[in-house]
Amino acid sequence: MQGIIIKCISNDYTVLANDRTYICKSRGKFRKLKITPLVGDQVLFDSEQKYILDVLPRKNELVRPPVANINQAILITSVKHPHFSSHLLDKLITMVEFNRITPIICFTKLDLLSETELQEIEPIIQYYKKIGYQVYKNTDLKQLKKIFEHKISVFTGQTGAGKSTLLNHLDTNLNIKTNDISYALGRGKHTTRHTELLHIENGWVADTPGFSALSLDELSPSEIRDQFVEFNTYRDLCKYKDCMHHKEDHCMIKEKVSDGTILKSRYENYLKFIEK
Ligand SMILES: Nc1nc2c(ncn2[C@@H]2O[C@H](COP(=O)(O)OP(=O)(O)O)[C@@H](O)[C@H]2O)c(=O)[nH]1
Ligand SMILES: [Mg+2]
Ligand SMILES: [Zn+2]
Repeated sequence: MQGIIIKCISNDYTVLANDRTYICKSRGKFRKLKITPLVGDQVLFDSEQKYILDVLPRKNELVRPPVANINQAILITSVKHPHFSSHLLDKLITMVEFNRITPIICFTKLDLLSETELQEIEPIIQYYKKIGYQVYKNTDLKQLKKIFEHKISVFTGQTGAGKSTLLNHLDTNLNIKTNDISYALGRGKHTTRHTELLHIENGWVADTPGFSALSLDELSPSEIRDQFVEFNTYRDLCKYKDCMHHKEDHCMIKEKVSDGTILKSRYENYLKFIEK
């Protein structure tokens, strides 16, 4: 039978197939092959003997949370306490894009901003929409509920950004502790190896927030460049085919930054990422 792993505690994997769950063990052969079945994996399993027989090829995988076949990452982006960091947001977008995961940006804590601060942040919010991203505010509950259907999602963002709060609002049965520092530091209830996909609005959400691939070190400068989606719109108009949009002359990206079409902070963050 084929199913999806929705929960993993040590070596017990809960596999869902045809609306039924089976608690299966993984086989020694996976250890030899250095494959660890992950939550989110599509697997072939023996429903009688309760063994996972095979892990089907993955679309992608993350280490934290340990989940495979992730469709989208909800980037929980606080605008105050903790303050808005375009650097962190662009870094997350780059990493998520590189892992072939769709980024969805969700701004939080807009209620804490003054009128002036709101006016400053609004063009930034609009910019990310303009370049093609799905952008929400955490108060857009009705729209947010629609994004989960048939997808595997992870939540990511700084501690205190409002991840748990939003999850609780999306599903009032969850009762996830908010503002819980011991949880945030990885102590407390997540000391044992336990990952679970929560069923939210007909989709699956990893219960452990996070995105471990926080370092851009493993990406080459051109790989970083290619994750900046709006650059790709104009790159054919650069003089050099492999333009890094940095020191080259006749670079359309730099032109679009000076005329305000490309958000300056995006470009500045890009330069920081490739210079490392
Ligand atoms: N004012 C305000 N506070 C929020 C908002 N979202 C979350 N919080 C508060 O921010 C704190 C941290 O939220 P939490 O969900 O625990 O953040 P997490 O670390 O990302 O899971 C809590 O005290 C929440 O009540 C928001 O949109 N506005
Ligand atoms: Mg939390
Ligand atoms: Zn260029």
